[in-house]
Amino acid sequence: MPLDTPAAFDLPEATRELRETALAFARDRLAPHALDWDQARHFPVEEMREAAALGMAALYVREESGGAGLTRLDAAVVFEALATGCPTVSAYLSIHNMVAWMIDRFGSDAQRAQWLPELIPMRKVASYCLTEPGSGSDAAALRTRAVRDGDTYVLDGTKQFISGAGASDLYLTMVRTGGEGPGGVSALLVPKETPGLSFGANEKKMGWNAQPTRSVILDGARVPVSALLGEEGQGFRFAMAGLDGGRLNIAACSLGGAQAALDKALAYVQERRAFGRAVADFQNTQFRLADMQTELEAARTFLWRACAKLDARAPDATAFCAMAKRFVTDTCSKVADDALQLLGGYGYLAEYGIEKIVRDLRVHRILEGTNEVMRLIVARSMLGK
Ligand code: FAD
Ligand code: 2MC
Repeated sequence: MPLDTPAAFDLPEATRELRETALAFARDRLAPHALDWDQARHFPVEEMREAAALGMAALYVREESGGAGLTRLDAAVVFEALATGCPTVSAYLSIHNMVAWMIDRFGSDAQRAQWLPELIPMRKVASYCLTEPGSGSDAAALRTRAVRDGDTYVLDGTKQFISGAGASDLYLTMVRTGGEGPGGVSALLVPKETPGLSFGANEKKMGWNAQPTRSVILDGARVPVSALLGEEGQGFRFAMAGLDGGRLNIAACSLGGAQAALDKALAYVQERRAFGRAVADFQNTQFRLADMQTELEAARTFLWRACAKLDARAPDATAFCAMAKRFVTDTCSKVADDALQLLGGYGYLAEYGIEKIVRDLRVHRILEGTNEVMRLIVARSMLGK
């Protein structure tokens, strides 16, 4: 008999409806193609535009700016649901959402008017450029320079590992306009057609193959000063604020992937027979399934708590986002790997869909801040450093 759930632990009706819409989209428009996209390294912009038509490219952009005006909790529920169809596509939508939110939150009226009507329906696609060849975890050590020249900035440097690069129309790029450290960093909106902007080769990767990853090369690239987000020196804080929400979303993508893997394994073990009985009849299988379900529920509950912290702008929200990203992505990688094990040799075959999930989820423990950096953020908050 189901336990009564106190209202505080239930999703609001509207969020549950949104979840159903996203699940249906994942089932009908993503899942049937996910394996092919992975193998062909295809970036499914058309399908993402269909998701955008449902409001999913600007989930927490304010309504007055044309976005869906939803909460971080709503967004996590949507990204989890989309990731049941393909974690990689869901994660790309998350990056695009992060950039759209940063423009809405920190941009000028003119920047909002220029970019949001294009980004919200995904007529234009956005990338987020923080990492460089010489600085990943230590993001404030970035060296790409933007030098003021009259009414323009001239950009020189390289951004590394940029998701969507080459395909995106807009590159929200963190650059150095001042001295060393975080205080010298600014954020610039760099359009694809900017002369002096070019791209490296599409990296060959373990997973996340349904989106390109390239370096973004800036060689005397010139943008107007009106491309500056906020003021000079504010870029690092903007970048970090964007990532608070991004980390929740990446965790949600891990949850959706791991849930899909568990669902596949649950069906499989009831069909597959060994030693004269269903694999599901072994107590080892049952205990493993029980642990997987418990771990996913614990991860989901904690993620939603971190979302509520960010929605409430709680002072400890950043630490909660980091805790959730670390815990949920680690937990979900383990659950996905356990699911693969339950299918035996078939789990290792591409056509069963689980090995792709394992590959896609692996990078969630690295990007948007490694899980070691998440521990650093949490420990600093505990020690007051
Ligand atoms: P490093 O910083 O060199 O770290 C190496 C190792 O040292 C890691 O294990 C790390 O955890 C550890 N380490 C570093 N510092 C500490 C410390 N203080 N304490 C303990 N351990 C530490 N970046 C973007 O800006 N935009 C993108 O769109 C983007 N997309 C990506 C897509 C993919 C597929 C990948 C793989 C990466 C992407 N990244 C992107 C970059 C990603 O954010 C970085 O790879 C990540 O932040 C780690 O940086 P790094 O690779 O330079 O590792
Ligand atoms: N929100 C707002 N401001 C923040 C913030 C946050 N979450 N975190 C830090 N800041 C501010 C902070 O208050 C400080 O401001 P001020 O100088 O005004 O006091 C400033 O930023 C510098 O902060 P720190 O002193 O904490 O900076 P530090 O250099 O020690 O670095 C660290 C902090 C390690 C947490 C940061 O460099 C980091 O997050 N590294 C990981 C990089 C990362 O996540 N990269 C992801 C790239 S994107 C990606 O992978 C994709 C797939 C899109």
